[in-house]
Amino acid sequence: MRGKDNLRSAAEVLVDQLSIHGVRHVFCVPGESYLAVLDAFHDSDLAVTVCRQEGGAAMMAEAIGKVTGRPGVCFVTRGPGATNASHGIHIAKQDSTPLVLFVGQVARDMREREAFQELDYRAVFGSMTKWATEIDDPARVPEIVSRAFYTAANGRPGPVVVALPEDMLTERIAVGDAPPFAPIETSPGAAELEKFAQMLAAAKAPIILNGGSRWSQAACDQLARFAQKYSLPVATTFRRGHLFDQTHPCYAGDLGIGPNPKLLARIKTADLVIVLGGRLGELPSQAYTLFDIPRPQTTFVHVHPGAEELGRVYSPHLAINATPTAFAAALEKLEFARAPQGEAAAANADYREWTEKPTEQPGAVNFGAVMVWLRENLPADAILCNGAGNYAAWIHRFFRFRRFAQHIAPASGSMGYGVPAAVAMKRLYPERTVICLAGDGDFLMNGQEFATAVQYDLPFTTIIVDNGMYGTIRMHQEREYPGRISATELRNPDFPAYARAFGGFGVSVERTEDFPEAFKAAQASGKPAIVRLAIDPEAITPTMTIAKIRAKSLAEKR
Ligand SMILES: Cc1ncc(C[n+]2csc(CCOP(=O)(O)OP(=O)(O)O)c2C)c(N)n1
Ligand SMILES: [Mg+2]
Repeated sequence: MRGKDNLRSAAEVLVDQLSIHGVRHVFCVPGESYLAVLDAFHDSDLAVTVCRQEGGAAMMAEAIGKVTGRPGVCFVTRGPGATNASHGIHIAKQDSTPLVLFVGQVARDMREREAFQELDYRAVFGSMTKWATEIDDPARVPEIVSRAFYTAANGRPGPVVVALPEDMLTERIAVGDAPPFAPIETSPGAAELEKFAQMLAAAKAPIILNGGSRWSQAACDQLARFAQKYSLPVATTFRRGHLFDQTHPCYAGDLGIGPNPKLLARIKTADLVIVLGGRLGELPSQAYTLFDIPRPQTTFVHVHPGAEELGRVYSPHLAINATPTAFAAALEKLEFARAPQGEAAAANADYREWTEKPTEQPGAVNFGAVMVWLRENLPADAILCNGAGNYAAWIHRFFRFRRFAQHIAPASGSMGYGVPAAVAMKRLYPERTVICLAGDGDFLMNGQEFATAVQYDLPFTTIIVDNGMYGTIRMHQEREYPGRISATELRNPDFPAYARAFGGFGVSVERTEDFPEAFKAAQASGKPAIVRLAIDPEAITPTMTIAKIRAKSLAEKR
């Protein structure tokens, strides 16, 4: 409760700073280490979501960071709370997402005795965050929280961890608030833009690869108009399919896991490759095989908001330190002596041919056909969330994202992300359709957050692609050690009954043709729902079966 002494507790100051910085949602698992903050929530306008495990809470906050470009905020307790949350911190790091994680800490006079659940957060999270710190002096709460927000959101965004000693939080102080933080735009310079325009005009086969963070709907629209004007093909990198309207005539496809061979060929023969916003990490670079290191064989332009990322692996012919938002805005103003001309129509034809129809699959439920049904029947602004597993290959291949932040999934390939992300999206956008797609392994990594969905009355539908195994690893196993199944089989619970036990709706689908009815029933239930798909374990990718992979591997080893 706020005192009558005109002073505020450090916890109250902290919560006031969050509101000043524009935070609406916080996600947490409570702990006795930060009771004073929980109490300050009581009087605040923040929407607090109490979760079942800190990994889920941190992922929810990370998902908010992905969509809004402003730091998602999560509170956890010391020791085990913080280490549980590390799952979300790692995603924020690899996905370049702004996240501020506050951690309760032991009282200042107990530090370094290894007091109950004590951790040295600077040491533990030092290499996983952009900044890990601890607030000793309550008078510095406004300063440090402000810096945490600037640090998380600017340049290449990422996670910040702020530890809060318990006794510091209850001290009463007179201190002024910080002004609201604002993400800083980094704009391309005139000379760089001129050089870029020359390179683009001279190219015969340019291609743009969208990735990273610091995008917006406006930036996606600006780039789409620019691409259309000059017939430039635009591909998206792993899990960033929402950065270009996939129904646009310039869309060239998804450069992720198992990409269209024609897209790969196009990139290999391009004479100008423009990486816009992303890092060209292991997945989009096809395990660092697409381009020579350090100097790509193809003329290479890299646009990235973090100066430290430019020249990190690939030495670009032109490096532009700019946010995608500022760069896309600048593109519209570019003038050319000779207009550039790309091969967008051919690239788009390759994409359409690769994704138009679901492939033939063993088993009675064809997940490709389900994805095509969803692509044709979901509202254009539906949000899809998922974690990691082979099932995601069908999402990337057959769905068509149309809007920025319509796909919320970890580029870091982290399992367990879909349910928490869907909870966060439904909290943020109660009016929008939210779908979670999960593997059977994937789902149970954070399936407990289904309880959070029920608690907050968040009617989103989770589609569980149930093949009774950690399919991805089984696939790799069959490639490397054919026929020697080890630790990849799963005996699953009755997923629809799981949903009902939590207070949700559940249904199982055994045949492709039954999916639409089941999905509609799930949506009509008005509850968090699970639609479980019975998938034949042989259907391991859209084009390969386990039997084929095994036979191929055995033949090669003979
Ligand atoms: C947190 C985490 N743990 C382990 C892995 C390694 N891994 C990647 S995919 C996968 C199996 C996914 O299984 P499932 O969700 O059932 O999807 P499937 O591949 O069967 O479609 C595993 C264990 C990971 N990516 N993330
Ligand atoms: Mg599976």
